[in-house]
Amino acid sequence: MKKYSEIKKIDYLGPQSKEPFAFKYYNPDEVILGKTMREHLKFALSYWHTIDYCGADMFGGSTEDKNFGETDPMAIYRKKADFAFELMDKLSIDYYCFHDVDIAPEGKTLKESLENFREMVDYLKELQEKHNKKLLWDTANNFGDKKFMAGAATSPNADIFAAAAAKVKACIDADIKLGGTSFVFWGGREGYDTLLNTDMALENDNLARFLTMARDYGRKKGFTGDFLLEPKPKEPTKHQYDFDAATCCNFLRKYNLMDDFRLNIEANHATLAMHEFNHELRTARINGVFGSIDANQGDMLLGWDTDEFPFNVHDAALAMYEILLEGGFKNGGLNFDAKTRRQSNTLEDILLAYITGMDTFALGLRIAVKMIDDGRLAEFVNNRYRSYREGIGKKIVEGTTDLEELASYAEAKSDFPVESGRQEYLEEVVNNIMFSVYAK
Ligand code: XUL
Ligand code: CO
Repeated sequence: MKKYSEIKKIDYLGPQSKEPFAFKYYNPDEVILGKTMREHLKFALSYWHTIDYCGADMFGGSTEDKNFGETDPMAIYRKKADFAFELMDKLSIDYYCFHDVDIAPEGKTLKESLENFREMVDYLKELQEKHNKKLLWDTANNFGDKKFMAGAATSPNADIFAAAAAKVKACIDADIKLGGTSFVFWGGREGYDTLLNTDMALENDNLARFLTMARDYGRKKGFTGDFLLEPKPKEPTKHQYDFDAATCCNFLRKYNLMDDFRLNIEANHATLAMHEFNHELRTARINGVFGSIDANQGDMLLGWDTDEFPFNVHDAALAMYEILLEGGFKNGGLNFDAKTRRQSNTLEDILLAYITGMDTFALGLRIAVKMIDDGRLAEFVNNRYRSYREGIGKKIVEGTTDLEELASYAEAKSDFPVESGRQEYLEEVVNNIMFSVYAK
């Protein structure tokens, strides 16, 4: 196999190609349904997994080195940034995402850390202009440092709440400076391990106060994009307040945040909540809060957030189906919140992993377009609910009946037949569409 330095650009060579460093399905400038594939998919690189993560796990340290030959902390982070933009160029990725701590070294104090952060934001701005790249979103890492061990916005200690606010303020400023179109809150430690030490009501109210202040500050400073909550049911805390899409909707409604907040749905978080990825996307969509995607996948045999690059085409197709039905991404995009496996410890592996993830979603898009063109799925669902378009069903939907009328209607009937749901047939329809995606 070629070395990383020998690979200048990943080209689209089509499905027949056996070249490892080529796209088989992602053809960035191909127009599908009036938009190029790059506009449909809005792929983003995740800084934390790609530029910083070096393979450490609970049982062992790094298996790769991403210091790029430097020892001075700021010099390391400049080289990391250079690498990030070179990688995006090679892969034709237009967007990226980061936490504050991903892009700059931490100083001895919060103030010093934020100074380093601001200096690196200026450097990223230069690189963005030079490489014609955009920020999709940034976020504050309010979960890694020791002071956040009991939460950030939900910490029992008000000074920690303030420290978290300082970091979010700096990240909102950075988002505005770099032209980001979304801003993410993932509540890593915003939850609890035992109710014995937890004031759940105060913690929830404080989280809402925190998000409201962030919203107000962002809007005051001219941020017009979406604020995003990223649901996850557990890990690191046992109970997380933003458990899943439905829980987040309830929270946003309770605290009047539905107008400014949407959701960043992550595939592996859906699985941890015992939901399918497309269930979470559908829940966000029908509540009007679909925002963005963290694309990855878990491992059926491992019960935690393994953040693997997605290769499950079936799930990607069903996800892209939801996104097409939504009308595509607006302020969001498709961020690969995914890392190479610990044994895939070379720079070539990073390219290969992104190729796999991007081709998976390119196939997903191509199949989802066919699912819509084919029409059998939509037609089946439409027909299944036809009784709500006439007679008593129409009255139910229009709100022109009541319990008494329904009772006399039902009592007058002698039989209540329900049609088959035809699940197996529909599963075969999806396979049929999936595997004929390239058929003429
Ligand atoms: C953690 C996770 C985060 C968020 C951003 O599971 O998904 O990386 O995406 O904080
Ligand atoms: Co994520």
